[in-house]
Amino acid sequence: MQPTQRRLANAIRALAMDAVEAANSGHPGMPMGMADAATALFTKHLKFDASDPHWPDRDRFVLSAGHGSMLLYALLYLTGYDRPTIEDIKRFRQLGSPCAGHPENFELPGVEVTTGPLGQGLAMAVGMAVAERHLNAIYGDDLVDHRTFVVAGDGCLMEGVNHEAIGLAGHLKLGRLITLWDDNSITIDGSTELSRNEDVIARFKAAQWHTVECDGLDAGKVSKAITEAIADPRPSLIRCKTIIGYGAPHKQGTAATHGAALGADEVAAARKELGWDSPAFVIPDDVLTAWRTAGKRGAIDHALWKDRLEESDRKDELLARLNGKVGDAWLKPYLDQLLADLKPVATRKASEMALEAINAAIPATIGGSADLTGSNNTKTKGLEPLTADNYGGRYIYYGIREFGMAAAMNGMALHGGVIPYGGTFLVFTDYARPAIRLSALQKARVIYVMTHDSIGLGEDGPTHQPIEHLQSLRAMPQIEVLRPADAVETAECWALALASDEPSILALTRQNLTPLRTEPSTENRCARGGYRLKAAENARKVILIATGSEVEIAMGAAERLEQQGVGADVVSMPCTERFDAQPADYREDVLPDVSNREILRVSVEAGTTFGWERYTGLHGLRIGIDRFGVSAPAKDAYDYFGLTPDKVAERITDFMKTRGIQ
Ligand SMILES: Cc1ncc(C[n+]2csc(CCOP(=O)(O)OP(=O)(O)O)c2C)c(N)n1
Ligand SMILES: [Mg+2]
Repeated sequence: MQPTQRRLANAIRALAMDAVEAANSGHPGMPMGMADAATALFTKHLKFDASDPHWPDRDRFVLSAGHGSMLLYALLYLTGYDRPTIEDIKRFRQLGSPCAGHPENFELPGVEVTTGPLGQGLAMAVGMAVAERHLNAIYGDDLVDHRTFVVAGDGCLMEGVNHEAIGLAGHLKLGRLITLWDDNSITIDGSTELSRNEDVIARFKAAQWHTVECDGLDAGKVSKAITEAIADPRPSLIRCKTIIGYGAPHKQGTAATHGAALGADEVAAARKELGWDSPAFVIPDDVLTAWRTAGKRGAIDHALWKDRLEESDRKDELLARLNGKVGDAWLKPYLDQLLADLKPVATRKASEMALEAINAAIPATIGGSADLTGSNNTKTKGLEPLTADNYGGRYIYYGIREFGMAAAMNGMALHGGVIPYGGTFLVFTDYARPAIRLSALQKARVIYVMTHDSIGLGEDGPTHQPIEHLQSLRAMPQIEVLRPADAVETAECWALALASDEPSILALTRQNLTPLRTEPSTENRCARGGYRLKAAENARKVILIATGSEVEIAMGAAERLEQQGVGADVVSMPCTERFDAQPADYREDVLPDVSNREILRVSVEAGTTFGWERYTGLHGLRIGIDRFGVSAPAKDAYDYFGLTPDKVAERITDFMKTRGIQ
């Protein structure tokens, strides 16, 4: 006899209880409450093939309520993915186990995205659904035809980002996005009545979503709701009414099951309650067999898809796109053309100029902006808007949703087949920051086009002028901050961002900059992160290290120093992360490790000086802005903060005098 859906679900419950018990850490409540709904989804609806987690046309599953990671690990194990093994699950949350505390996309191939920061899973799923529709528009139903399913908790639907995400999804009519809401009326602090009385369903309806409600503890009813959601052309919210920790007789329905081991007695009582008599981590044969069969459900679809791919004349093209590697054949012709006609240009404009070449050469790019298209210069001539009526478009009007945009871009990048880039002002990376962090953690190739990168934006004043942003973003691992100094560097930085397997942040100016790199170069000089742009003519006494718009100022200051007989190098440092990764002899050549009395190292950046002692040394000179900015025209603001060639040169000579440096 086939085990019932409930019995299959109880396998999830048992594994969740047992793993959390063994670790004495974790979240049993959510997997136990959503076990029936997940069973319905994975045994009846989700298109996947456990033998190939990378099958491009699989449905995507996103556990937005990432604390319930054991739900996902149990599903992957039960349906027969290579990993996790039962041994991995026994080592849940232990060092080296792929069953990390929260699902990590880099630990297990079956984990599509890293989740845990609530709300972001749902917001990334929106991006996955966009990527799917976009690729479908290009390659057709035969090759791209899948859905994105999400499990979201009360927390995901309270976080602000869910508002941005569902607004975008409703607007783009992402009918292949289906969210199951674990409506258990419990969060960590207790009842949701403590903190919420909004009508969640009405909110989703207002955002143009289809909604349906069901008993989340009845797999048959959940399955019916999923069928209805699939049939509806709008994105769907399925409200699954559940009981957190379902099956634990004394604790279910309470926050006590949310994030702690149930305890041996309660686990034993739950086994009794659920009629589950196998020992910890043991799944009865009938149950495992049924689950493994479910894990192979998609094999036929998978095989048919492969046949269609073989027959398609676009096979190579699609596979190349999914592979994600892009060339930089656009770069040299573009630079040749640029060098033939150099003029002052803002790096945001230079970015647009580079993008004209990039977007023409690389069809995988999808641009966008959080309502600052004309300021970020992100839309090139050839790009049509990606809309509900034209998913084939390559430009997304994200609206004023920086966080939602960044999270969607993560989802797009992780879906594969597209390379998202999106813009806002650098100062508003603060609004997008939690998603930027997940770009980095997940190594999602998202390119952030962050313009208005200093006081050089001028009149908008302190609220809009980034100060601590560059350094705080540089402090983040696995993401490169690229701050080019002119049009040539901007193109080089774009090439680096596109070739990277990590996310990048391009910090670009509003104001025009003088061309500094005026000679052709056989190598991408920005690839080193920092390089000597100008060598001292007199005996070298000073090394100026500057980024972006301040390189020009450093060049002017160096010129003045040379006039006084003081030799000064200028190092352009578009990417400190890359410079730090260079071999020691290269770094030593650019920034020799000698006393600041011999050669004074000076940093010049129109932002916080915090951290620049990494390159100047403690006894070097750091020129920057250690307060909030000012509302004034850019030129006046630069002058006010002493960031002019004259003032920088003067500060250096004064500094040398007071320190007795000859
Ligand atoms: C952005 C963010 N804030 C806070 C947390 C900590 N946290 C983890 S789960 C949780 C409660 C979530 O409630 P719900 O989604 O209803 O989950 P349930 O208790 O029903 O499992 C909180 C506050 C987090 N993971 N992410
Ligand atoms: Mg809850």
